[in-house]
Parts: sequence; structure tokens; C-alpha cells
Amino acid sequence: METLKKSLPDKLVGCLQCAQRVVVLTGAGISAESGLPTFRGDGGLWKKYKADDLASLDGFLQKPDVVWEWYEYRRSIYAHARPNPGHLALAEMGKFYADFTLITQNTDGLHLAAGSENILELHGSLHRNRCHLCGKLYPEQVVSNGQVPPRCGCGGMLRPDVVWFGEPLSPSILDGALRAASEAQVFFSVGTSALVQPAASLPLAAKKRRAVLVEINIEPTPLSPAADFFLEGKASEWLTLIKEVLQ
Ligand code: BV8
Ligand code: ZN
Repeated sequence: METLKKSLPDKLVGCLQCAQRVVVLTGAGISAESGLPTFRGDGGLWKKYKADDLASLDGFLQKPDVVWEWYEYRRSIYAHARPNPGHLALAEMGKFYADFTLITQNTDGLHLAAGSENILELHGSLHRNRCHLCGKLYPEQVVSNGQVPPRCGCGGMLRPDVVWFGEPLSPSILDGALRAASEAQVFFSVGTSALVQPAASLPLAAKKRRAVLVEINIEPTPLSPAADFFLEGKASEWLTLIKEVLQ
């Protein structure tokens, strides 16, 4: 069956071609086409645990070994993931605009691998570890001296350098994201269920300051009613189309 050829609304093309300040917020959906499971899609389950419970400070304090194992499992699948055309299109878009900010909730590092610059990793990165006690940073691969999770020299437990539910985001990164959102002329929300705060408030902050709000998702989200343009479908398809009209 001939799939419907997607085309961008003319009004949106006009906005994109004359904008100077563009911001993109991405979520797990943009990495789905790189083979990475989303957070809440198909149950977001691992063994019998919910991702949201494991990606939380409480979860780590209650069962640090299970949480560490979950992250080691995720790192093992992230290791094989490559940027998909959606990540690559965003890297190209970043070169087209004088003032382009990429804000991601993802911890998979695929935007960096795709060549994007000026990335704000709201929720940190799975490719780094840090000591839960003294904050010392460690590389992704750590020698676990038989203890799970491995220990820092200070005796603290190591954990991935991510922001868990119940933990504050880095103030400098969040301020940077809020500033970019409030100055954006066009704000894209791509592949996110728009549920997690404070990330989910960024598109609305942009809209409040008169930005054109574009949402790209395979299904509607709580943000969709506020969007000026809702592009239903895969991130890679829409972003590749957008890249093409900008070239
Ligand atoms: C904090 C890192 C305060 C770990 C993650 C109001 C204000 C402030 C806080 C809250 C609040 N209400 C509730 C809270 C608490 C909480 C929260 O938001 N809870 C929610 C669930 C209600 N927020 C927090 O705890 C935050 N901290 O506010 O701190 C504070 C201050 C002082 C002292 C103490 C505390 C911290 C939140 C960060 C949590 N960490 N991840 C890790 O990755 O392991 S969040 C996690 O969810 C991931 O990072 C993920 O990216 C993120 C968001 O999910 P999505 O990316 O949207 O993924 P999801 O699966 O949900 O959706 C995928 C979407 O893609 C779907 O819509 C699907 O349709 C679409 N899709 C699929 N395929 C495609 C596609 N779209 C396009 N193309 C495709 N091919
Ligand atoms: Zn330490």
C-alpha cells in the first residue's frame, strides 16, 4: 500500500525558513528508531520493575544493586545503538540556524554521536558514572571490585550520572533551557510524552513568549492541544523533511 507522502504545511515552512532562534526538545521517541526502548512505551518494563521506579532516588536507595544492574543492562543495549536519520537531521538543522539549542531528556548520548553541538542534557548521561556520596565523576566502564554497585575511594556507591525522579536538575542546565525556550521563535517538542517535569514545562514557556510550537510524535500527547502544528508520525521522517526544506 502506497504510504501517504508526508508534506510540511506551507505556513510552517515559511516560519522555519525565516526563523533565527530555534529550540528543539527531544525525548525517548527520537531514539526508538535506533532500537532503544522508550521509557513508557510497551510497558517500559524490565524484569518485573517499572522504569519510573528504577530511575528514581528512592529506587536506588532501596535496591541499589537492582538499579545498578538495570543501568548496566541499558548500557549494553545503548552500546549497539547508532544515531538514526532523526538525530542526523537535527545535527544538520543546528548548522542552518544562527541560534539553535538542542535540549534532550535522553541519556543515550545519540545526539552527541550524531554531531549535534550546544546540547543541554537535562537528565544527564548514561555514559558517565558518579559517586553518590562525594560526586566524583567516573567513566562508564568501572572495575567493580565484586561489589554491586561498585564503590568510590571515599566508600560511597557509584551510580550513573543521570537525574533521577526526586532529584533536582542541574540549575545551570535548567536555566539555560528555560532561557533558550523563552527566546525561541520556533520550539519543537519531538518524541516525548510531555509528562516529565520540569522538561514538559519548556514548550509552554516558549509558547507563552509567542514561539511557534511544533510537536512531532506518533500519537497525540497532553501538549498537542497547545501545539500550532502537530506532525503525526515518526521523528526521523518529519525531521528529514524539515532538513530538506532548509537546505
Ligand atoms: C525534580 C533519567 C525537584 C534517568 C529521567 C512538577 C514540577 C517538578 C517536578 C515534578 C512535578 N510533578 C511531578 C514531579 C516529579 C517528577 C515528575 O515529573 N514526575 C512525572 C512522572 C509526573 N520530576 C522529577 O522528579 C524531576 N526532578 O523535579 O526535582 C526537586 C527539587 C529539589 C530537591 C529534590 C527534587 C526529575 C525528572 C527526571 C527523571 N529522570 N531520566 C534515566 O534516563 O534512566 S526521566 C525519563 O523520562 C527519561 O529521561 C525520559 O527521557 C523522560 C521523559 O520520557 P519521554 O522521553 O517522554 O519518553 P516516554 O517513553 O515517556 O515517551 C516517548 C514518546 O515518544 C511517546 O510519546 C511516543 O508516542 C513517542 N514516540 C515513540 N516512537 C516515536 C515517537 N515519537 C516520534 N517518533 C517515533 N519513532
Ligand atoms: Zn566518593
